[in-house]
Amino acid sequence: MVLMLSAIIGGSTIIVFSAFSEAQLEQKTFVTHSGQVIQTSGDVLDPLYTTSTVEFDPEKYLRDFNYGRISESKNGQTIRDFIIIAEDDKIQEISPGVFYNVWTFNGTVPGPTIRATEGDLVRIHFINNGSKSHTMHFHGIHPAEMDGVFETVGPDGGQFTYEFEAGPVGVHPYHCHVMPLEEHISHGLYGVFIVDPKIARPQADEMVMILNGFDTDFDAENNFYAVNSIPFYYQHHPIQIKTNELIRIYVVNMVEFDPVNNFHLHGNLFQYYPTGTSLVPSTFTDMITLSQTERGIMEFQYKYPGKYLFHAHKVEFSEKGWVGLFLVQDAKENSGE
Ligand SMILES: [Cu+2]
Repeated sequence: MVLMLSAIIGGSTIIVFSAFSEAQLEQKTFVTHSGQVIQTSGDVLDPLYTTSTVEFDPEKYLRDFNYGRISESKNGQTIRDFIIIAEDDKIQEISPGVFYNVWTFNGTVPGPTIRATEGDLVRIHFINNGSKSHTMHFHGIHPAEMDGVFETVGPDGGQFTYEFEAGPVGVHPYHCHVMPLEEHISHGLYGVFIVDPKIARPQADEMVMILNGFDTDFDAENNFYAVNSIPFYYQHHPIQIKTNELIRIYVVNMVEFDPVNNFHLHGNLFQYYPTGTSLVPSTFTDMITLSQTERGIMEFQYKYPGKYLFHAHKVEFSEKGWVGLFLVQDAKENSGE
């Protein structure tokens, strides 16, 4: 075979053939994004090497707050320690039959919701177990060297401890800030950081909603949109709440590629606190529009029981998964009155 090729093609054949031969040796097994297992020696865009998939439970994520390991400094300041591990080799079934290489903080997209009170000392022990450099960049107030932009943390076990005082009060995103930024964010390296006021907000049924999307065919446009990663999840599993109970939603828009996203609530209006930095709402509405990393706190209660939609009023997004339901149950019936 080698001789035949040499004879036919001439001088440059050795190089051509040896490349071909090496490629043959490098034949690898991949899982395609439709779940098929194939063998190829060719270049594969964003290959999947494994069929083991990330299990993500939007039900659990919705009301899951991580307050860290709590201790106190000599001067009485509350210290909260968190361990966050980045990885970039996990596969998640984004939609039935669509497998996507997610990049994760602590194994999920979004990463854990980190929560502290204003003035607490927050220490994030960050370990990068990925194959690329990553960081954690927190929105909020902190020293320059804690900004997670210039101090990239190397792959295969690189470490960095981010240390800062929690502030200001509000709801903030955190995300990787390594270039190309769009790639690192859209693969899933983001989460929510809540800073509570020293005098806590009133008791409420609290939830976190990250508006996100996935570009599964790599054309810089999202193919799926969601609240908390799984398209249509809360439509199929309505969020159960009670009449006359205060609901507080920390909402953060992490959708890449599309300039805006929005949130519309049915059968009700909500008090809205942009970025959550003020304890006084700025508006009473049923609709907010959010640009990249724009966020806020929504508060409302339902007067009447029943099923109510919430969704992007950008219809394309809701038809591709950004839609959910509240199932409002009569509080009186529940309490047996
Ligand atoms: Cu990254």
